[in-house]
Amino acid sequence: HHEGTKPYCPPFVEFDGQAWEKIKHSYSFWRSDNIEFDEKAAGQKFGLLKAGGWWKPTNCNPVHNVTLIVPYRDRPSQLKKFILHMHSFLQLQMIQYKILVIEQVDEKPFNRGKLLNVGFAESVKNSPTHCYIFHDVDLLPENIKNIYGCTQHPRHMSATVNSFRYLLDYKELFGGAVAILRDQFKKVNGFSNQFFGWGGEDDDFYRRLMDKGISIIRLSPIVSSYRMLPHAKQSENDKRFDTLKQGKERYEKDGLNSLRYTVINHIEGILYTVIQVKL
Ligand code: BGN
Repeated sequence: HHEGTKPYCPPFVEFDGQAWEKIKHSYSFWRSDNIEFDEKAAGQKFGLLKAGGWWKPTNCNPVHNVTLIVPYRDRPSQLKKFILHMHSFLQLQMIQYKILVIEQVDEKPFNRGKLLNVGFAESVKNSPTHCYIFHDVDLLPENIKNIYGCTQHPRHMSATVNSFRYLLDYKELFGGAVAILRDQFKKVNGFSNQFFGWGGEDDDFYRRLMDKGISIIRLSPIVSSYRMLPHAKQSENDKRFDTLKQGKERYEKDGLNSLRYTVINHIEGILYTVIQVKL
């Protein structure tokens, strides 16, 4: 009832851009490899009251409520940087959010698409939001005007990345960080579960959207800019070209509706929730 009397949180034109520049430049971790922090202290600093990395602004009613789903395996130092960065960033944007890390704990090659499906399925089961953001752990948004909310069309958020010399690689690129409405994700049956190893699952996802007549958008290159944290090259999936080519035959039967996995652990941390899975 009290909520009703609060004003809506201001739109981005009123964001304190200077505050963001200050935070960004205070980072020592852009370069350094190991960062240490006390999770409890960070949780208090960020005002994360509920378990599992939930936050919402208290002085105004948020206009966005999103779940960030982060596919993950064995990159602890990147995860720390990502988590600290995102809490600062999303709180300045006054967005209601939750960070859900989906960790692959089996011996199979990394399967980004399937992990994102798992994150979506688990979130929808427990606490669905209207808007989902699928986000790589090595990408940090640089521009505070890159609002972490959904538009009517799915949005490719990470259009320009420093490691790609801030140029969009190709028009159909739909990897890195994307925002999509829950119902649209369901409509395309999510990602394919078949892409084990690096590459192709995002291209397949883009084609699923096109197949259903759902076009994508991007904001300006300046707004969509990201910094990629350095890492070793992933082992590529040699079968990805074929899997991608045969994709269309599988849209209806390979995805959310054929998803099978085993949850090993569900950890509601202070700064984020981790779900460990075997695919
Ligand atoms: C592409 C990859 C994408 C990746 C981008 C950017 C493939 C499929 C080949 C048919 N696609 O080449 O998965 O996100 O590069 O790195 O490998």
